[in-house]
Amino acid sequence: MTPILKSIPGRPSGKYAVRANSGGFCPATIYLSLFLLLCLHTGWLPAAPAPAEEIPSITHEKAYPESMPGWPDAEITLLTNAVNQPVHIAHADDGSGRLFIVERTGTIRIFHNGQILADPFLDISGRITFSGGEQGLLSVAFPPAFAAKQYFYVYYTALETGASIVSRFGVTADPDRADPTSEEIVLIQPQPFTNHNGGQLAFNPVDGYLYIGFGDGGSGGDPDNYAQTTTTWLGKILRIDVESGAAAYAVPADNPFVGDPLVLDEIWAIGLRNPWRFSFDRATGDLWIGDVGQSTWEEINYQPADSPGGENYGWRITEGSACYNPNPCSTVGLTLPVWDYSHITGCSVTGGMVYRGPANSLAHGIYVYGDYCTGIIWGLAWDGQAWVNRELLDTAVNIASFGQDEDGELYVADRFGGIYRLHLTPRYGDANNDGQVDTSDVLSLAAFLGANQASLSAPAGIADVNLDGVINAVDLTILQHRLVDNITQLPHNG
Ligand SMILES: [Ca+2]
Ligand SMILES: [Ca+2]
Ligand SMILES: [Ca+2]
Repeated sequence: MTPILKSIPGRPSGKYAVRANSGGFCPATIYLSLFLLLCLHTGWLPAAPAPAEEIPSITHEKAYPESMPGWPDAEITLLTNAVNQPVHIAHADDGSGRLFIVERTGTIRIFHNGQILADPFLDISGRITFSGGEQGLLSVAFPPAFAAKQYFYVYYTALETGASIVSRFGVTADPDRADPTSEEIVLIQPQPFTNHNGGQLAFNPVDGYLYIGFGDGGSGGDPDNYAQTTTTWLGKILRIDVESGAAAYAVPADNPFVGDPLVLDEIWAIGLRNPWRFSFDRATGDLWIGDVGQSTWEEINYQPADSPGGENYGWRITEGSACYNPNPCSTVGLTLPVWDYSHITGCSVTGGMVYRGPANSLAHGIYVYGDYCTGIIWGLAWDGQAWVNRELLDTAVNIASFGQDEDGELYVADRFGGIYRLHLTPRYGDANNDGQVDTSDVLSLAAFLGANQASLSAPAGIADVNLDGVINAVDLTILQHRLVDNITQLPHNG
C-alpha cells in the first residue's frame, strides 16, 4: 500500500462529512436541463422511455478504472443474544468457522453453526474482576498457525489486584474446550485506576508478533502523564514475540526503541489514552487504532504496514487533533489522527476493522468503526487525496467491539445485548460514490461515458448496474429510467 501523507481533511460536520467533490442531490428538473446540455456536448442523446429492446446503441465503453472503495448499503442482523456482556469477537483462522465471543465476566463462548455452544470455551471468571466498568476479560488472540499450536492468549483484569494480565492458555483434546489450569502468564501491568485498561491483543499478520494495547492507567486527563512517559507500558502499544519459544516472551530486535535506555524495549507506539480496539488490515498489515478521547474528541489513528514503529499518537498533549495539556501545545513529533469526531456525534470510539470480506469486494479497503454511545457505524477510506468518512448505519447498539470471521465478514458486539452480523452490500448505481443513488449519479455516469471521459468516483462495479461486466449506455438507461422516469427498478437494490 502506498504510504500516506497524513493530510488531515476537515472535521466531520454534523453526523458525517461529505467528500468535497461529491455531487449533491440533483432535482429532476435541474438534472434534465444539465443532462441535455451534457448530451448535446457529448453527442449522446438518451432515448425516450422505451422498452428494453429499444435501448440506444452503445456509444462508449470503458474498462473499469482504479478508484476508491464503493460505499455500501449497511444493515445489521442479530445472530445471537445468548451471551453476557460481549466485549470482543475473534476467529482462530483454523478452518473451523467458529467465532469466539469474549464475555467481560470471564468466559469465552463459541458461536458455531448458528448457535452459542452450551459449554464455554474458557471460564476464568474465578480469577478476574469486572467490578469496574472497563475491567474484565477483554480480548482473546489466536497466534498464527493456531490449528497446529492449540494455544491462545487472553487479556484480563486480575481479581484483587486489578492488574492487567496477558496469559497463554492451551486447548484440551476437545477443540471446543480450553484448559483453565494451563495458564502461563506472559506479562503483568499494575493499574493505578480501574478505567482505561486498553485490553486489545492482536497478532500482526505480516510480522507474526503480538501487539498489546494499554490505556493511560485511568482516572481522567492522565494525571501522572503516563502516556508520554516512556518508562511505563501504560498508554502504549507493545510489540512482543511470544512464539519464538523464549520465556515468557522475547523483544523483537527491530522494535523501535531497542537500545534506547530511556524507553522500554517492548514499546511500539506511545501517546495513547485508551486504545479500545486496534486491528491489522488482514490484506496489508496496516494498523488502525481507535483511541477513546477525554471529553471532546474521539480519534482514529492509522499506521501503514511499512512503519518502523515509534509513533507518538499524542495523548495527553493532544486529544484528537486538538491540544489538551498543555494548551496551546506543539504537535511537532506527534502523529495526529487521520480522523476524529466530536462529542456532538458520539462519546466513545470503538475501533473496528478494514473490510475484506467476500460478500462485497467493491467495499474492500473501507475501515469500519463505530461509537459506543450513539451506535453509529462509519466507514473511513482514502480516496487518493484525502480521508473520506461516511456514516454507514445508525444503530441502537452499544458497540463494544467489532470482529471478523475467517473469511473477513464483520460482526458487532453489543455490550448489553447480542452479537450482530454486519452486512455491507454494493450500492449499485451510486456512480459518484456519495452514498446515495440519485439523479446526480445519472449525470456522473453520462459524463463517464461521454466524449469527455470523466472519471468515476465509484469503483466501476458500482456503476455496472446490470452486472454484465461493462459500463455502457445500458447501465445509464436503466439508471435514468429508475431515477428520472421512475419506470423500472434497478435490477439490484430493488
Ligand atoms: Ca492521539
Ligand atoms: Ca450518488
Ligand atoms: Ca453493465
